Amino acid sequence: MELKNVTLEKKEKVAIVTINRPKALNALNSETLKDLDTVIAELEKDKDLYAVILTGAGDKSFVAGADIAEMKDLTEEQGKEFGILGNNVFRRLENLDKPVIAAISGFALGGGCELAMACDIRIASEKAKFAQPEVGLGITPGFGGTQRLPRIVGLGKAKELIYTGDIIKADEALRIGLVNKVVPLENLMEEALTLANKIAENAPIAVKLCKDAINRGTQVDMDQAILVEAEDFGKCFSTEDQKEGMGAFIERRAKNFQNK
Ligand code: DAK
Repeated sequence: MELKNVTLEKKEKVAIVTINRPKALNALNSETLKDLDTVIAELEKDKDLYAVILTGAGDKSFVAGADIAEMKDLTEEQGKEFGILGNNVFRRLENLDKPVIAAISGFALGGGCELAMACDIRIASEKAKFAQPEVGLGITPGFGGTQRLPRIVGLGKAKELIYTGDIIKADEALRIGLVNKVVPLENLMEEALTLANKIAENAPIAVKLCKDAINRGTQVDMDQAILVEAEDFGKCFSTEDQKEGMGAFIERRAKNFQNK
């Protein structure tokens, strides 16, 4: 697996994926998006990984957006290609069969905020800053910002943030529900790892099916959503881990999930 701008580290059951272009504040160019796609393909295959942390190299930035220098002179056709590439990668991440925690040290702007929103859970440092500043560049958010931000923070706040391009700090992001937790910068990775390991102690297939039920169920009406949940609930009963989890409870012993 040859990567230029993304690194993948495995710590027992947890993968740490780092966008590594600190000189450009980890801005997403097409090379980086392709690397990210390659890493996600690897994560999809690895059955020994139960949770993923996505972060940016350096303390200053998670991801400062799509690469403006690369985008500046794109033709309509190239713009479309870039958009499709990014959207496919973000969607693949969102649908990855493992929970993904974004660990956000600093700037999460434009495509960076959108990347964080394609993750399941967001932990931010006290220094993190968030914005969808695209309108100031003459474009709309293009990696799902107009769709995921209102789903996370509600219509009114999303419209305010997107129409103004205002940068908000971590405490405000926490207040509006854009991030789950704010921690001191020096504790960021430790907190993300603690959370990832805690999730990884649970039955991985059940966690995967919870993600599927939440992601699919929230896209349809409640009558269909309940069926999505029932389908995923049913699937648990074909797993050894369901027998193990319930067996361990009845027998009052420690459980030992095998991801089977
Ligand atoms: N792209 C490319 N390079 C960037 C960058 C970016 N988004 N952000 C920062 N850099 C680079 C800077 O150019 C600079 O490079 P050098 O000049 O040193 O070579 C280096 O990172 C350090 O940045 P600064 O010198 O500016 O650092 P400061 O601390 O002074 O400022 C800043 C930090 C984050 C406030 C500032 O860099 C900044 O405003 N950056 C741009 C933030 C931004 O507007 N981000 C949103 C980008 S728009 C699409 C789908 C999605 C998108 C577009 C299309 N389609 C569907 C087609 C997404 C769009 C976006 O994300």
